[in-house]
Amino acid sequence: MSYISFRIKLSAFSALCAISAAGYAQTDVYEQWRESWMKTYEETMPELKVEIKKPVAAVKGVKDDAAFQGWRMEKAMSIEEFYNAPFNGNSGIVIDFGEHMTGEFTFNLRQGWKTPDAPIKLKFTFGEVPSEVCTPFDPFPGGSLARAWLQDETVTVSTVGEPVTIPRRVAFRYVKIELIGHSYDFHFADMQCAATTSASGEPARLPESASEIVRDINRVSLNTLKECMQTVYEDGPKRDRRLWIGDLYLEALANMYSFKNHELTKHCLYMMAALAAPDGMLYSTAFERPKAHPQYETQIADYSLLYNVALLDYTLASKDIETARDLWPVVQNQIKYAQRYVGDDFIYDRQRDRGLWIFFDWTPGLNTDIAIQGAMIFSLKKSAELAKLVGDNDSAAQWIELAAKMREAARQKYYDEKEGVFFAGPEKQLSHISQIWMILSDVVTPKEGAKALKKVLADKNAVYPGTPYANHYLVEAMIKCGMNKEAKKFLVDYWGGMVKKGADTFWEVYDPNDDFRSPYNFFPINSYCHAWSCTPVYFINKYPEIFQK
Ligand code: RAM
Repeated sequence: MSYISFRIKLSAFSALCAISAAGYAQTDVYEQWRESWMKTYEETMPELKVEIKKPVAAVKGVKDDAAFQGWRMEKAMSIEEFYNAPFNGNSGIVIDFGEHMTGEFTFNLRQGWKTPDAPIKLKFTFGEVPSEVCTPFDPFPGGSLARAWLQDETVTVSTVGEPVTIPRRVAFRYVKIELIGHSYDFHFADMQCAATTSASGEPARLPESASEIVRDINRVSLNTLKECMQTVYEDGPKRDRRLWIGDLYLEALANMYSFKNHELTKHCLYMMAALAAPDGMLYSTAFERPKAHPQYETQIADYSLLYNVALLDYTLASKDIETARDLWPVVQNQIKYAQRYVGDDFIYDRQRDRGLWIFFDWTPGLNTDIAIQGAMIFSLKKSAELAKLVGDNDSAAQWIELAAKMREAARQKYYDEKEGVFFAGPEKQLSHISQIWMILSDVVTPKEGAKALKKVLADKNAVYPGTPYANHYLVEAMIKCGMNKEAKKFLVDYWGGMVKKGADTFWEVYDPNDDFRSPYNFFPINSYCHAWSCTPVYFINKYPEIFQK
């Protein structure tokens, strides 16, 4: 189901949630904890570090079929030359800040040889990649996301000589500046970005034995993570600029093997808990301003299950068992909620209860029946591990038992022993995602898993992942099956492919076969610094024997 049709379907539900949140229609299962969870969320608010960054050069976009999305940048002049020349002759020029940054953009103008007698109107277009500042945004082709995400801002400067800050926070490396209206010559006098991140600490350096491409991938991963670490783990500093559970899970993993800022993970876990729906189910995404609130329309079955896994991983990394104890009702409710979808046959069936969004990837037409069965088993097992840590042995035993029954059911219903793969739906869809989640949940042995993966990877007609998010789980599954060489090769080819195409930060969507792929019908609206793409730093540092040799 597409994002948009899903949203329409859920509009009635969201109305009900709004009523529920106000406390009319439903009792709140979290009533006794909500306030203190919100307090912990507020108390763990991280401080942002601010660094002033200056531009490095003036460049121009050059059409080049060999470049990523058909555009590359070529130096036009030094930044000093740019400041010295009257701007009116340079309309359309692009200023390069040399690296990806997230923050407030400020500029100042100075008058030329005559006193300005009118305001100056300028249009700024901020881009994370070259194509974003070279592709016209209008006519906007439409899609599931709003035109307003695109970072173009028109500014009227009334007083030349007074610095102007663009009100919107921007995420960019390049900024194109166009002149819309002026009277006499003027110059740019200064430009800067007050760049922010909450990432602190020095991640470990890779040893000499790591190859150059692995080092580059590690560096770009760290940049991606750092840029997404703001006052929450944002999914992307350009878009959607908010916390999503799926992204939180992967960012927290990457953080564990780099900055180790566990407080930020805790902050985000508390935020989602404090905002969960009164019936127990987590919302999948939340905003911080003007005050913390969820997106009521959005609940994703797989993200809810992953919350428990994220909490377990956080607990193991931080040794903060108190948080796990405090958030325990959330863990229990995610499992309880998912159980509504499990029938007597121990198969997760999305039709059994109200419609939830099942995500896993943006690949169109992906059948997620097998993946959600796997994700639930995976979550049951991880939740049982956490249950033992917090001393809830009854839940641990029940969940282990349920996981075993769901495993058997999955093998019976979906596994084709002869072919050695899992097929989904009446159309017998063969996808990477189905195999991955059957491996991660131990439905197959490593040997069977390796066979399934090799088969699907070799099949040109198989439905393959379109996002680094889904490919993260592919690498994880390969490692679980002992396919270490393949895992390294895949990581180097896929994430290294982005590096070779000039990535400063990893992209939300990357399909080596199609640079223009976009789930939103317009590639410039994709995010080019996306949290869920930063996990090579986790793999490289967690498995040095695979990736650092
Ligand atoms: C997109 C964002 C976000 C993701 C959701 C499901 O809107 O990229 O990161 O978690 O999809």
